[in-house]
Amino acid sequence: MNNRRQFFAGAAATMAGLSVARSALAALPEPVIQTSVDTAPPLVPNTGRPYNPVVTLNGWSLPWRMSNGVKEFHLVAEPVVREMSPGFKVNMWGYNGQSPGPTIEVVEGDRVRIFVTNKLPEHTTIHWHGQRLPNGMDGVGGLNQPAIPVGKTFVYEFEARRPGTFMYHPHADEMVQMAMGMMGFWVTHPKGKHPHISEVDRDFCFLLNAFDVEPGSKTPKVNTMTDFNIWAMNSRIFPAIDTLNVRLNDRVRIRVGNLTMTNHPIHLHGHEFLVTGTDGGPTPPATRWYEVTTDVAVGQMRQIELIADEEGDWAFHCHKSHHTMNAMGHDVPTMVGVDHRGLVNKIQRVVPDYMVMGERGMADMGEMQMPIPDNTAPMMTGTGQFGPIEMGGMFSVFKVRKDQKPGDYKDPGPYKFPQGTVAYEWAGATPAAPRAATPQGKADATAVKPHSSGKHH
Ligand SMILES: [Cu+2]
Repeated sequence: MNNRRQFFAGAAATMAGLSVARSALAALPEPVIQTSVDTAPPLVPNTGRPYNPVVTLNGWSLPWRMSNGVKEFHLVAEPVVREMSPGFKVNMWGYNGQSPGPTIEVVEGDRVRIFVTNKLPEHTTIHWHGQRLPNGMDGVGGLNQPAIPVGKTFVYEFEARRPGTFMYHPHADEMVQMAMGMMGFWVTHPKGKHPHISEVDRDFCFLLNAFDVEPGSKTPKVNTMTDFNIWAMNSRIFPAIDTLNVRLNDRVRIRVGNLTMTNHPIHLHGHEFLVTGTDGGPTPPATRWYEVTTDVAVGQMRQIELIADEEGDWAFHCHKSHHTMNAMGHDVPTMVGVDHRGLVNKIQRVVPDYMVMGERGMADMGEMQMPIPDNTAPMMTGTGQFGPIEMGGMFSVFKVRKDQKPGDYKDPGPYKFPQGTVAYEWAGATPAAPRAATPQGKADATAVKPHSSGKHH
């Protein structure tokens, strides 16, 4: 039987970094396990209806086999070790070797069969978020199906009826299982020209996720409700999140899903975009408006589109400033403006490594190499061509280049700024601010007076 051969023949170019687990599951598609944390090249379909594949940031798409016209995938729910950034490895639960699991790409109208093998230490299910499907395939443990016991394989089967941007995640002990990293992306491509879906040159996707990993530990705390300290895109943190590299004037789609416990206003610099879809499907063009930030609430998907017509290295990040930091203790006192001269010397006699954090703001910490417990995410260590970027967490860079080749997703390196286009230091005299010279009485004259009627409303 030739399915496996066909499958590998076409997918061969994309198989670098993948290893195929030998398995005793004779009749099942062999599970494909991903060992690399790099962004895999797009998985160009070699069977079934054609489509333009997506690129998953620091992730990959799951190969399938065709079986009598049905697309068969095999997901393995299992403990994994995810490298969130170099030197920072976290014990998670995921699928097929990684958290998040692989992106599943199908085409509108496809008949899909997904085998789910449970190698976790407890039962699980998978819910196919946003899909139209028979009720018994919706994956809510107890409500729609018995949970998948440890060591067992269940089969989900349905038609991908609606094109759009979706995700999958457990609906059994979901607080624990999502806190441990179990989630994945799902894209259903349109089967032909669709009035609300444009063809794009680059199509990126990733999930927003959050973890509570105590400094020095290796396993997330699973009962955290609000106090997450690791803010991630696809279980990676800046500067370990790959950049989104595009060619000048490319039409670009970016799909984002949020499986954290809070909302994330996702912000792109230098370009306006349109929100062209939600997990409810593509939005009709007449309902769209331009934004530079779009809020992705808990459990939502958003897909945005733009023409990348400004060259450069453009920041792309969550606009909640705490979400571009990592491994933060939230109980750090505000030290801005506090003068510690004298005090530090005294303390250092007792505690030689003592240092004061943040008396001139916290920018120093981007450069500071403080000793931190083993296996702790650095707080903010991304470095650009002009110095520390002072961000971590949910932050990446949208790189627009004239000479980026079509289909080339490699990082082109730092932007070469044309001469005279970078903010520069003023070399002339700096006059004193006029306000400083204003006599007290004159300043008072401009103060806001109480309402003359004196009445309270
Ligand atoms: Cu955020």
